[in-house]
Amino acid sequence: DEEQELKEKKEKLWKLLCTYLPCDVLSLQKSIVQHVEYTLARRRYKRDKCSFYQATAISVRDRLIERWTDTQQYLSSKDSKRVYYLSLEYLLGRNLQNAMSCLALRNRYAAALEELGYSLEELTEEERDPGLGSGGLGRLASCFLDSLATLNFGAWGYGLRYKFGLFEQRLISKAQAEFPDFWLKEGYPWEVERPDVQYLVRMYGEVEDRVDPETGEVKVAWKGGEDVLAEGFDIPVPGFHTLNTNNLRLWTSKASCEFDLGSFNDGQYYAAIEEKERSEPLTSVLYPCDNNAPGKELRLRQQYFFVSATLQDILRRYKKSPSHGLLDLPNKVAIQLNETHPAIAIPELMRLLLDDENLCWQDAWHIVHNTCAYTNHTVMPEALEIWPLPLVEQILPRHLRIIYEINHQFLSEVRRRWPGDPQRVARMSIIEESEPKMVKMAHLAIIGCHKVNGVAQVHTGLLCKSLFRDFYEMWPEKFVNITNGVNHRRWMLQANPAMSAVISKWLGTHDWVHDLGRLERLKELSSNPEFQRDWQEMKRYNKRKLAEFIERTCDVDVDADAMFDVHVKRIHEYKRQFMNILGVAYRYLRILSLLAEEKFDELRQVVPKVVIFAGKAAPNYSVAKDVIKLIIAIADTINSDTRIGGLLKVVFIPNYNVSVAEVIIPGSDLSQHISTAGFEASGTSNMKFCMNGSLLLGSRDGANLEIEQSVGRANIFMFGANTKEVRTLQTTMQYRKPQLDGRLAHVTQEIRSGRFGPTSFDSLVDSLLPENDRYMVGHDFGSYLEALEVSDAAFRKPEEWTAKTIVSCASMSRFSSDRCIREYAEKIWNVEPHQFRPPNKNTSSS
Ligand code: F58
Repeated sequence: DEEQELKEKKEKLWKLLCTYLPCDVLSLQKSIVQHVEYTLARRRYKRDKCSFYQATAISVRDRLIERWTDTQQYLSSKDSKRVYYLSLEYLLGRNLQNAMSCLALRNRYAAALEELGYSLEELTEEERDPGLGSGGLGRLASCFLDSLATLNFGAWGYGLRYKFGLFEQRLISKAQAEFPDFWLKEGYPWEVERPDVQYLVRMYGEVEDRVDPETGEVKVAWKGGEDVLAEGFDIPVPGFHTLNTNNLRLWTSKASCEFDLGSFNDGQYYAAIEEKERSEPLTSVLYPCDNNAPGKELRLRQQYFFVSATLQDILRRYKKSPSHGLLDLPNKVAIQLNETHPAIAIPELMRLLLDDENLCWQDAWHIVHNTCAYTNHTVMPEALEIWPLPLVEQILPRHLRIIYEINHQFLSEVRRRWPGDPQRVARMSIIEESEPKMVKMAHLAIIGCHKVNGVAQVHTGLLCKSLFRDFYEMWPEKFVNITNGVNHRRWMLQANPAMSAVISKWLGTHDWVHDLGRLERLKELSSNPEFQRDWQEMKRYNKRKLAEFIERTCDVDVDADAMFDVHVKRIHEYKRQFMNILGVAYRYLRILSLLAEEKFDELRQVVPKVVIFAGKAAPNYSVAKDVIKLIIAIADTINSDTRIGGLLKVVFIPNYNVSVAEVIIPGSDLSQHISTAGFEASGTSNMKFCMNGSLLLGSRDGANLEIEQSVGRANIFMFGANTKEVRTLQTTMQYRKPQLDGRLAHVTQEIRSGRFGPTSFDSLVDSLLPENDRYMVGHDFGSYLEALEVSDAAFRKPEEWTAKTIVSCASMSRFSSDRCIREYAEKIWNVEPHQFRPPNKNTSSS
């Protein structure tokens, strides 16, 4: 009886302890202040924003952690299939407001902070963006994580915890300068270190064939080499208004000396430690290239380090369940490779299954092939990853052997299907017979995966028709299109609260936050004068905020009534910021000539405009850096020319990142997505701009084409050659040199003559010569100027313009990452959302 009593007491105690944290305003205040004092060990009366931001973040994190552990417990108990998203890049953006909204605690935290003397907005500004990615690919991965959590999928992201994120861009002496981004300086309150989650990752060494004396079987042993230690850091990924909370696990590299200090007991103790500590920290730096493969040894080692730790972790979790046999892995695990960066996962998973799990080749191959899938994000040859074979052999000798075997079996199949076609065999091989030989990661990924997807219709079409044509002929069912999408909760609800309020007010509900299709109902209202008034006021409010931001960051005063024409993305020749700035120069020269000729009627027709650029150039990409210089040179000339009054201003906003995008996008009227057709796989900011009531000026490329279908031709300004025309032009231009557009010739002449400062930008201007013009700036310039004119004419009619922006915004449901994730789940992963119910916990109040 005494025993029974004790047991009951214990149970009672556990029941009492088993609670969710209280979330009333007073409890939130207590938790914040306690974190200031006890977690951060700072004086609670010393008012400082940084401490209060951190304490607030930790208070929110506490509330995420309870859901997070419950979700993981639930998933294990249900044994449901899990999705693993493998990406070397994430651009998470700030987390504070996102996490609060997910928990439905934003208002309460705001009220709690208000009474403590802080506004939520000012504390938000204290958070640094983790810049663990370089562009669209990394941001897409982050949108996917959010949608996966919100739609109740059990999914983990895996990535690297770079010590230095994408460099900070400052403008010094009218050019880009790069500074290291040590984003962890103040600590990152959202992460949880997992010293218990560690794996050894081996590189280098030799392989040796060993014959089993009993069976006569040949086994390959990988010996020697160097070990690096991977340690996990976890970031909870909450879903919006659901308990489901996923995980993002980021690996950091550590010297492995802690593991094998025992072996140094030979008087070499200090020397051995020093040696290990010197070993270059693998995860120090993110390679800042965009659409250009760095091809560096360290990069390959990062990729392998990432993949090996991740797969070891996935297998360990999988094997924890006693009922799991390895052959069942594809039914329980889906692995998505974000580009070929983690494609070394194919031979690594083979190695783990063959060498560590002793499976036969057929079984191992069946598992790998049915578990993995690959997303391609580019068709640009310079971005396709190929590694020198000697380098792969040196770092990963065992993997090279496996790649040879994969290739051997694959090419035998090709020979069977297409006898007497050695060219085809050579084209499809994983190994390119060049000097040195190269390993083609895209081929490895296509062969090793059961699905390959492109990220917009036109892009997937190009994959099937040209880049991967041979593979498409062999396995047409392997190729699918899944057009990209973006998380509308971040890009509308969070980034644009003013617009969200107007939408919810006029729809009378917030349901569009869960289902973007509900916005369709706004179309009927698009010409309603009162709705239009609200919408225009909202836009003006956002433009004023952007104008203040421009004043702060660029020291340029702009008029919020002018048209805000925005071009923000990585600086790249194919994205044609160069064409835009040439168009700006043309506009400026035209205004000057109208003034000189005193054509006042025509001058009155000119739409006052602020042209806004932002974006980073890869530090070693000199053409892109020249484009930034040219933009700044032209901006300086125009902004200081008092003759043109307020008709034209040009700014380059430094250090474009997720948070800066959240200010710029809602404040834009027109946005430019003007890549040479066939080069931009999809683009995702085009979707964000449309969602925020900004009209697109777009080339016939990537997702622009699908956006055009959704919003209607009247609501988007399209121009230029399409992919087919570009291809024909590229071949004919060598023989038939077209004349440079007269307007373009005039602009370039003015640039050379020094009108925009002493630099003559010769190499940029020379790139416009037909024989050099890979990106068709010369060819498209005329139709580009016409599209600009059409957009000016539309802007002169405010009611029509407003209606267009409303219809565009209301047509964007296809471009939510929710739709996109559902397609991945159905077409590739074969997973369903789970029905997660909260465990029976008390929700105590204070
Ligand atoms: C981008 N790729 C595409 N790559 O350019 C863009 O069209 C697409 O919308 C987006 O992916 C999402 O699908 C991209 O951002 C990179 O940044 C790589 C980083 C690593 C080196 C090679 C380029």
